[in-house]
Amino acid sequence: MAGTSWDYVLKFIITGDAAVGKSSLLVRLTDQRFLANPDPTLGVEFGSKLITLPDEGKVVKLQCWDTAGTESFRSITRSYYRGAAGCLLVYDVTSRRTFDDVSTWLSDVREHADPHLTCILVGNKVDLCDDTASRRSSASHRRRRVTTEQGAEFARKEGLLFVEASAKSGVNVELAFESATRDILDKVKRGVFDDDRSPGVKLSKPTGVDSLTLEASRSKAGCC
Ligand SMILES: Nc1nc2c(ncn2[C@@H]2O[C@H](COP(=O)(O)OP(=O)(O)OP(=O)(O)O)[C@@H](O)[C@H]2O)c(=O)[nH]1
Ligand SMILES: [Mg+2]
Repeated sequence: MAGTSWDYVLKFIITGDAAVGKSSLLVRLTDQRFLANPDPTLGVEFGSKLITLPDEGKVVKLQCWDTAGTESFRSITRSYYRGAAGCLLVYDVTSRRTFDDVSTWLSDVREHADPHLTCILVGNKVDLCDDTASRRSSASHRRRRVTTEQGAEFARKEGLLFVEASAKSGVNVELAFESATRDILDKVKRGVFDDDRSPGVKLSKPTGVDSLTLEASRSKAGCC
């Protein structure tokens, strides 16, 4: 879109166990589609998206680093946490193990990212445990292993935002990124993030050329 500019550039990371749907959430955000059989992420992938907050009168560019959940990539992915202003910490509502692992991911993020980072806990794949009678009898139906209350309670205790979502149906995906963005902008207003000390938050006045190439685009990059 010619002439598009943005007010802020925010660095986001997406973390959580393997196969919880991190890449799928990013693809849903940037491309509005769902891949049934995506390849596991090798290292990190990058996606970018402009979001508009009309009530704030702001356009924000999200620069999202989607990290591999596989243990063997942990040291590589950690190096991308540095300076992140926002984090989507994802688990799968049909897998208890992925929820139990959330605290390990959270300590890792807190250790390596900006101390003022906004983190939103995302319980993904809610479409699988849709409890209508027709869904219950379908082959893809799975039992929920983490209740909404358990997710919300963990988030409350740890000071995280919380949402349940589905990369497949698209429900609450934009909301997850938008809620985190609003929280970060609120911190910016309160002076919590500082331009010099917080590389994950940038006030930006790009030229028209830059904005042409970056608007809502997603590219694979930095596979290791
Ligand atoms: N039903 C359903 N399946 C999903 C959803 N999100 C992801 N999946 C599926 O879950 C599997 C793993 O998805 P990915 O997006 O690759 O997971 P990931 O967290 O990026 O995994 P790694 O890159 O290995 O860390 C794929 O088969 C997806 O199609 C969802 O919301 N609902
Ligand atoms: Mg992935």
